[in-house]
Amino acid sequence: MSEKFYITTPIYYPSDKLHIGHTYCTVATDTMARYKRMQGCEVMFLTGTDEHGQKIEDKAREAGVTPQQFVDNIVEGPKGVKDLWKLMNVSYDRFIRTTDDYHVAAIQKIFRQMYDKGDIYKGTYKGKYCTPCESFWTESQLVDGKCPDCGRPVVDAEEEAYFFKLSKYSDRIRDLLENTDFLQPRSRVNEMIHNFIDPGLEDLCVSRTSFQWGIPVDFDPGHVVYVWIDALSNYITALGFQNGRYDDYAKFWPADVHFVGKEIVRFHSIIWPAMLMSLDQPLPKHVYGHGWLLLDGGKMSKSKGNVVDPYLLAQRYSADALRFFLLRSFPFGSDGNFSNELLIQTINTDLANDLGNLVSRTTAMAEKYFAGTLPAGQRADEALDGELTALASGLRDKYEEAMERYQFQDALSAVFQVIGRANKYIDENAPWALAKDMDANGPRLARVLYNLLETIRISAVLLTPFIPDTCAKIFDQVGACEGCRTWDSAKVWGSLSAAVTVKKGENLFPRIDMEKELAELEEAEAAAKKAALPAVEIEPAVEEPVDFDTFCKSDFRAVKVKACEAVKKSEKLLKFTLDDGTGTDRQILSGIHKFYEPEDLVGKTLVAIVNLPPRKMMGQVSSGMLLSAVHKEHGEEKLNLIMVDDAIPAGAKLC
Ligand code: ME8
Repeated sequence: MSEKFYITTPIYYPSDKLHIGHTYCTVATDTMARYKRMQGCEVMFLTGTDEHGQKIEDKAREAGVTPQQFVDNIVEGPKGVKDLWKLMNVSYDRFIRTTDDYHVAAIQKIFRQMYDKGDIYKGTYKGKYCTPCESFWTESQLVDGKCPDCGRPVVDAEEEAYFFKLSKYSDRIRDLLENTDFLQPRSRVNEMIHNFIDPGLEDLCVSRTSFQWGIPVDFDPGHVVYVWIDALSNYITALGFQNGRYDDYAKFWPADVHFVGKEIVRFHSIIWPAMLMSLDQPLPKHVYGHGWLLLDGGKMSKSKGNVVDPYLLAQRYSADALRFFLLRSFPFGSDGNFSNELLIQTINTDLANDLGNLVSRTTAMAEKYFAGTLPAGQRADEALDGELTALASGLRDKYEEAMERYQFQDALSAVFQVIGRANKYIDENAPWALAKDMDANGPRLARVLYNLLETIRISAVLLTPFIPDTCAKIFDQVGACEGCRTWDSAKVWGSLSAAVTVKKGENLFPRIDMEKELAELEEAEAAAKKAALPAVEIEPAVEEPVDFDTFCKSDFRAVKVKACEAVKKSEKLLKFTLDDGTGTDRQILSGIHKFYEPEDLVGKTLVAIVNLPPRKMMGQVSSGMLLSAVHKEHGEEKLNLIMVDDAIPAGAKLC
């Protein structure tokens, strides 16, 4: 029977469209899943969305839709979570949504099981709550009085609530963290021990009553289950734990690894194992806390507005280029600074120059010198070939060692060291010089090209989990049969038949002109940002009532524009001379030059409020205010003066 491998990403909050930071973890998980499949493992790759909580409830209200409609749109809608994973070639086996019925029912059973065991009890919650993070904090955990995760203000919260006896599991968790390799990289262990275990684990508030968008506690309606209890359990409900929708819990649990971002390591390495201990279930084998993608030194996050759109980049450069960049440029355990320059430079250096050139030069030479098919009679030269063949033959072991540690960057470095060596091998052997005397040197030239093709083939097998589409093209170009594309064959030098036929294709990665591209990219990003803003944005209604008598004191009149001109030295102001029906001209100044040319307004019938106290603007008196309608279109302010039927006489009262 084949080995099982169960790997997960965090389940994403569909509170906004996903950004490239989210893509990072999913691409890493996908690469690991593909690698394990290639090795012959039976893989379960789970991802999904974490759809409950106050933040979603608030956002849905703002958008004027139900929470379910709101999350449906971000998960299933155009350019939603599922679309993004499709675009990025993410080969998940299962997708869980925490609003799925089977998950909801299972969470209720899980909550009850922990309650029946005596690990969940009722009490009063007094403490601090960070709404954006949906996290409770004790006073001592705050940093400068703010949320230790995101640095935003917290609010006082007090309510009747259920608590989970986290403190009961403190010693077992300490042992797990200190004495096993459960949590990786090791540096994260010290953080957890120092920040959470040493100060003493407090019981965790696991229900809320102040909002509704969550899974109700079935034996105490009015309480909804704390989102992290709901979310963490996805890793087992998605396999069928406490539900009949799936039945592979026994087969795949415990997970081999949960990949998670560093700010949620606390939940995965303390709360999650304690929950499983309470449920008497085995613990996952590993939790790996990866670093953040930073932009200008800060965490990329939607609430800070400094996000990079993976759609734009994948469509511009291909999913493979983006996947490669993410795992090649940053060590998985550490933070990394994202920049467009680094992205383009990585594509140019590794993919266009080193890999792309090697493939196109080698296949072009095989076509030019041998019409595409190498002759079987070839002459090896140990002194010239030995280093390259040894490096390529030993590559799989090096790569595997790095992949088993989740060190994607090291695995890629090993492959690119061999690719670099192969490019040097071309220069050392100068095929173009050998080709000058084919009678004498033909067999040697054939061997040089064969060695290059073999090196490319082995590299492509190992690059497949990272850049699957590109590698499929490379295999076709170098004439690799099915059996030459496998994990086993990556260890066997000489898998390609000697009389191999190549088929040069188009350039895998055309070189990008950095300066031109940066400028175009900036423009495209600005346009995409604008397009992503709501088409029409209208100011929310003022909820505070105004009493009728106060309202009636406002005197609105129809006024006719007799003259209109720009105010000197002001970019914004227009000066109106108006007939208000009194027989004396009224002067009003209005900051609307951005929206109207003065001459276009002469003769129009507008609406003014005329009993405002006069005020001075740029040295001129303004007696009243013209009414206009305002809104935003794609983030841009729009203004329309209220114009009424010209049949209405100047001075007519509006009521
Ligand atoms: O945390 N760089 O959801 P989420 C790298 N629903 N990774 C980043 C990142 C960045 N700039 N920004 C976000 C949640 N991430 C919970 C998970 S699991 C039971 C529940 C990562 O959508 C982040 O670190 O806020 C996290 O691992 C993942 O994206 C999902 O974040």
